[in-house]
Amino acid sequence: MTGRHDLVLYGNDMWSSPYVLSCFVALREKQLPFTVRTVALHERAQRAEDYVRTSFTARVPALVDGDFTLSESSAIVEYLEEKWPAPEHAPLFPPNVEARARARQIMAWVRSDLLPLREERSAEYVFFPHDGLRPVAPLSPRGRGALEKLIDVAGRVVPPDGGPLFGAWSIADTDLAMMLQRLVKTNEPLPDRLRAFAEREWLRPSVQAYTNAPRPAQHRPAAT
Ligand SMILES: N[C@@H](CCC(=O)N[C@@H](CS)C(=O)NCC(=O)O)C(=O)O
Repeated sequence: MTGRHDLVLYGNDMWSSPYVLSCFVALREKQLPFTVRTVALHERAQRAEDYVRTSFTARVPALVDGDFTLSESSAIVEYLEEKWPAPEHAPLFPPNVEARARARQIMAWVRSDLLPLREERSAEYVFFPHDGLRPVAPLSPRGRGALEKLIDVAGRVVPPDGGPLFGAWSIADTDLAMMLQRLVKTNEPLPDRLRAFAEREWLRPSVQAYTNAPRPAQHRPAAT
């Protein structure tokens, strides 16, 4: 479908990255053939020269499309949308210009804010059984503040029925649901509508394909 070659998506070998998830789901939604290659972050494999040449940034995800390579998940998602646009391929963003801008706002926001929540409710709790992880500790005051902010912001964009943010699915749904899943999977109380939104999005086949991918039984954190 891509013509000369299949696409390659580099992800972490623990399959626990919200950013790789976003690109993986985008590729699946567009029904593009692609291969996932994993990078062992706990062995610092992201610093290997070959991988730095591919990614520039020594981080996952990175996409390889023939001679072109790209990292940063939001750039990858935008690239896929522009190179394989609707209607031939499923859209990743809403058709309406304001809704599209709002989707990008949400995507930029979940990547740049709520750091205490991302640290205290790390993505491993979403993708791994909890018995192999450090026990879930009560949120710090900063973590609690981030949780309240997430609930407030999500409450402004998630519709009353907990359905998609913009009438039909977009990649911003996956990104926001990923953030909310940090709370779902650690049993934090959540408004019903936000829980329904996060749970429904998690059942989407493209998301399930990532969450059910074979991953190591035991999580190993990235070496920094
Ligand atoms: N803003 C980046 C974030 C990517 C990121 O944080 N990747 C992490 C894994 S979740 C990583 O590669 N960590 C290893 C490192 O930075 O050395 C994106 O959206 O792609």
